[in-house]
Amino acid sequence: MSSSSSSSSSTGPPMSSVAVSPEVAAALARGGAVVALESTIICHGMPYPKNLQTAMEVEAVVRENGAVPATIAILDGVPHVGLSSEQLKSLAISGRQFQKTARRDIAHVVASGGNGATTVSATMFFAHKVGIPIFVTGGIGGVHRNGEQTMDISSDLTELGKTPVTVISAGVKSILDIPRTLEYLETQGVTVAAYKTNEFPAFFTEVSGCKVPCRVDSPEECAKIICANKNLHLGSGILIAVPIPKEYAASGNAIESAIQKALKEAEYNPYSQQSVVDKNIIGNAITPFMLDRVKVLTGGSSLEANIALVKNNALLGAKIAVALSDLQQ
Ligand code: PSU
Ligand code: MN
Repeated sequence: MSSSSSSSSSTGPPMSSVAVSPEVAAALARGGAVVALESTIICHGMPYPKNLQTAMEVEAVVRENGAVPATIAILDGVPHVGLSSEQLKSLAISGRQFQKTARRDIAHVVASGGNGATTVSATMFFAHKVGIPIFVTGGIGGVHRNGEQTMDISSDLTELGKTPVTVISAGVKSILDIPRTLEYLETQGVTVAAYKTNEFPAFFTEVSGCKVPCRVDSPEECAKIICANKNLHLGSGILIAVPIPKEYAASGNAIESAIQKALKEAEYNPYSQQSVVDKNIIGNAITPFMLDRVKVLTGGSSLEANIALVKNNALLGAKIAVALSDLQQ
């Protein structure tokens, strides 16, 4: 474990350190399997109480498959790795009161003693800081549609370029520009592998029309790639894209028409800095707005699919973490 980490105590660790839960610290110390989990998905991606139920179920899936879950969030200015059930509950109830925290927001949230829900970029940062190589989420951010005009490219992609953590996700949502997202990941030197398929999945659907450069068919194969990355000190991240389970895959058409409608509502005019329908959806508010509108416009069915795929990703993530731990013993 990194020397900058310390165990949580009643007074709390000094500013700029990270509180690692005793269970996570013990697992890391013995080289056991640990899976990092993000908190933006809990606070900004799903409504209460479904968010709490999902967070607990995801942690349970990780445990059932032999790994220790480490949900990451900033509580009263202190980055936490591994939350107690009380902390998880208060996070889920607080929801949007927790600031969406990407890499750029970390210093401010910590310095002001605030509460932060970490996105993929911030979660990767803290996972790596304490020595967790595996991180499971639903979907990562990417290059937004019209990104060539707005330059709205998620810091998740640059983080993947410079932080050696493996992220297991269901690909990226088609609210984003998937071909450009893959181009950007290539530029950043990120290993992109799809699980048991040659196609990069689009979150709600198994297909995106984009092929991946690398296919993996088992947790052991993933673990070998992670080891090679580590042994060569590549320093970059790995994205394992897992297609949504068939029984939950939504009709691509229904999702696409909801996305088109939501995109119109949020439409960003780079010159006026305002949405054309005056919703003023800009910057980091775009992703949560789009996720919420697509959920409403699909009558909530997208939420059930979302929950199912996160649990499916957690199952694979735990197996990869166990395979990696075995390989390194
Ligand atoms: N995509 C999803 N669900 C999510 C997110 C993305 O399908 O919850 C969240 C993740 O936390 C991700 C963040 O890291 O949104 C990306 O936000 P932005 O596009 O503002 O970088
Ligand atoms: Mn953005």
